[in-house]
Amino acid sequence: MNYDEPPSGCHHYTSLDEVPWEIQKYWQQRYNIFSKYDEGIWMTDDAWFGVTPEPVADKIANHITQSASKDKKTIIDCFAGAGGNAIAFAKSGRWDRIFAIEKDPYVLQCAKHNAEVYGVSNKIWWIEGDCFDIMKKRLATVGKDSVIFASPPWGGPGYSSDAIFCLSTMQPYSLNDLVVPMSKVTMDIVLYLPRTSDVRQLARYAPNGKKTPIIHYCMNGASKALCVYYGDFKFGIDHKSQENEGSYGSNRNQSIENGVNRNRGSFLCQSQ
Ligand code: MGP
Repeated sequence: MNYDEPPSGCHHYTSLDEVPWEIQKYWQQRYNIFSKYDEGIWMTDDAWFGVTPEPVADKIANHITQSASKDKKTIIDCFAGAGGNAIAFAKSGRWDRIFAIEKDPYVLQCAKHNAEVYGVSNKIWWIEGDCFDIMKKRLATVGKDSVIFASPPWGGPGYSSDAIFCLSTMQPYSLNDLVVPMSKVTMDIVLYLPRTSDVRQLARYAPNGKKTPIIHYCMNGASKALCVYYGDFKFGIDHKSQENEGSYGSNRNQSIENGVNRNRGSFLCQSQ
């Protein structure tokens, strides 16, 4: 394999006319997706809509850093894709070990390369394979000390056609398919899901009597996606200081408790 050229199915497009029609709308967002795009970022065509934009990935990494127990030293990125989240975890400097799992070898090659562009590839353990197999066989022993982060496929960009996104029929993995095996590894699980996700379905997996934070990650005043934080995450979000941060990728908080959606009414989106 030639490591100087993108592997099969991966590209570094340099102008709009090279970009396939279906994903052209994402071309304008390339520097939000990877600020170092021009330094030679590689992506598959699917990565253009699946990757977490860099400011959002950084904010999520920051939130996990703040809220996870200090005993947790390992983070497992189950669907590494083009590497956006793993790179953000590595940049945070919070973790002793970062495992990034990706089953497509070419996509994994993109992720490693992109992490090299950001100078953090050697801080990440790259694992090729199915995350459910890997969690069961290779990561079982590190499980209890770890946090799992997962940004799974949502069945393509058509996810937004339904007003409320059904997590039970999400393809190829439903919410149940994700949470049940992951909770055998660790109870601390962060899932990156559609902004329209059915909050009642999310609430079914909230541990009894515990509030489970849901945070919307916004850019230009609109939610890009949400994260649900199952497990032991302690948020003392200081709304005032967030408003003063002047960064985007900020959030709108909800918490859910035993099926009840309690929107705290705080909406902290900021524009670029
Ligand atoms: P989007 O709604 O397709 O794009 O994705 P955009 O530009 O916000 O659309 P618009 O309607 O607001 O103009 C929004 C975000 O969701 C993307 O930036 C990705 O981070 C995330 N995302 C989208 N899809 C289809 C997936 C997916 O299948 N899996 C994951 N993990 N994230 C996705």
